[in-house]
Amino acid sequence: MEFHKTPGWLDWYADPSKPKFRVPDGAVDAHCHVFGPGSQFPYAEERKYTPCDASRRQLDALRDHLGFARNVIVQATCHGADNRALVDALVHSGGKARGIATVKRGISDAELEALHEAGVRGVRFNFIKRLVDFTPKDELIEIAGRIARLGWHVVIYFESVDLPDLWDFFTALPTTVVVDHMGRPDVTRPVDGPEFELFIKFMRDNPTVWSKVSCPERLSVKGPPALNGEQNAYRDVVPFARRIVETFPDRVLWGTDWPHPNLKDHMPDDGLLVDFIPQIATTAELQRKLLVDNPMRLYWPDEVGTTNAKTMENQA
Ligand code: 0GY
Repeated sequence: MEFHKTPGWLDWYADPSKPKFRVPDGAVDAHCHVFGPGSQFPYAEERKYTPCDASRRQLDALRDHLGFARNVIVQATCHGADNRALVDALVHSGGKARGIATVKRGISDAELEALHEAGVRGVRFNFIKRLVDFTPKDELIEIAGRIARLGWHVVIYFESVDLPDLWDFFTALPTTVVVDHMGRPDVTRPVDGPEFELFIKFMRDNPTVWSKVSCPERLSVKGPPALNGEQNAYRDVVPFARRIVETFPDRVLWGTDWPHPNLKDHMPDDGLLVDFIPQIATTAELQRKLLVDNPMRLYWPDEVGTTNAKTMENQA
């Protein structure tokens, strides 16, 4: 089947710069996607956009180029609940990738177990109206109850204005809950204003809630240096991400969001995105937690002892 990307969609950055910031050994890119290729893994009929292909091999190449050891591949809405491209990427990763799937109520226990075997460790519930059709909450609660038994967690994606309405649903989930892109704050508002304070309260009151401090390119209104001559890329997003990292250092993750779905004005250089990290995690300890310790605890818990032992050996 042949697919044509949605008009206006930018291709991902083909030749990203080498980051100046060297990520710590064992770093994990905890939010990225694979798209198709559509000829092999067709895009879902119910999709709201058609992306450009972004294969697992291209993702592997980016991971190595940026200096990451592992990644977490998140099922994107353009593939609906058909997780075949994701599973293909996971099983060919040599254990270097974990996955977040999208599943529907009808999924069997055997299918869930097969996803687990492939490396899936969570499901994504998406509340962004431009991306998905509505799924009834009772279906999501039922899914959450089933995946909790596998030790998985729930990844949630929503707009900041919807947090008050979704609060009770989120806090009733029986698993760890990971928020995509800091709950999409409006970065033109104050970092200590009521909207972002509500998000901070959400994390403070609920110790099972984690946040990805990702997607400055999506949240920024100032943009990267190439567009406006600013020295610090995406600097309007920095206070928001930094506040979360410093307040909840053990519950934050970072990801590239490659290949950056739905960007029409500006496509980030992934090398520059990595250079954003030391602005939001300003010490070696915060960087290690964000990029290594936290994602390892969540996605490779069986290896945490081994990793620490190796690190200590290297330091001895
Ligand atoms: C992201 C963000 C977006 C898209 C998706 O699954 C998706 O289609 O996640 C978006 O358009 O904001 O996390 O990749």
